[in-house]
Amino acid sequence: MTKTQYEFVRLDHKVLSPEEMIERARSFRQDIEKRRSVRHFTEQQVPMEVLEECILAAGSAPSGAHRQPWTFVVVTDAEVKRKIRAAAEEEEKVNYGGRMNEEWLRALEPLGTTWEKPFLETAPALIVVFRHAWGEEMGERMQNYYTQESVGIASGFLLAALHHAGLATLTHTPSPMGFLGEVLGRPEHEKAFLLIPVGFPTADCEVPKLGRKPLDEIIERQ
Ligand code: IYR
Repeated sequence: MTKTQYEFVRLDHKVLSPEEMIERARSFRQDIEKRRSVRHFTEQQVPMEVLEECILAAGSAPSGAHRQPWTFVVVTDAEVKRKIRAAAEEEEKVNYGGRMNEEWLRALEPLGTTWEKPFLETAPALIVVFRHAWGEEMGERMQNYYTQESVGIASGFLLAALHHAGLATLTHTPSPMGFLGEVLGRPEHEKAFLLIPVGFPTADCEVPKLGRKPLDEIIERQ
């Protein structure tokens, strides 16, 4: 396959003062650390334009050989959400019934999660992130690179963008996720990567009071 050379253009980058950098870094940190995994959503709809902007932010992530190996499927249709919930719960019943081993089940106990996934229907939108295991261009199979890393980074951008826009999210990974490609009619090269319910938390929504590792436990200066 021949690929024309990209045109190179001057980078638009403003160097900030240390003070301004610290202020911006801190303010971003203080905002992003408020993001929590939410499992109780109201019926309030999310404007599609907000989701589109957030998906464009996700799509600006770096990717191996700039293949942009992702598709973000936005599901708002009640019947499709119902199908996804039914299929996810079928898998999760098996998981909680013993496919996850004892140690795994014990690790989840403090979080109180179960096989039941009502949020897959109550959340006004589900964003299903698909990873392109390989590329398909005009019927030709093209190798992709670092797709896990690329789609992981894009998903991080997406979660940050949704939070920044005032939305609550959950990173849900029903396992195995093959049913998502079937329900949503995705082509074979697209593999479900992450399911993100999006919306607004209920007024009485509770989340576990989790601590975060202090800096000295997660940084190593050399
Ligand atoms: N996928 C299951 C189980 C689960 C696994 C982990 I690791 C979590 O942090 C939370 C849940 C579920 O969604 O319930």
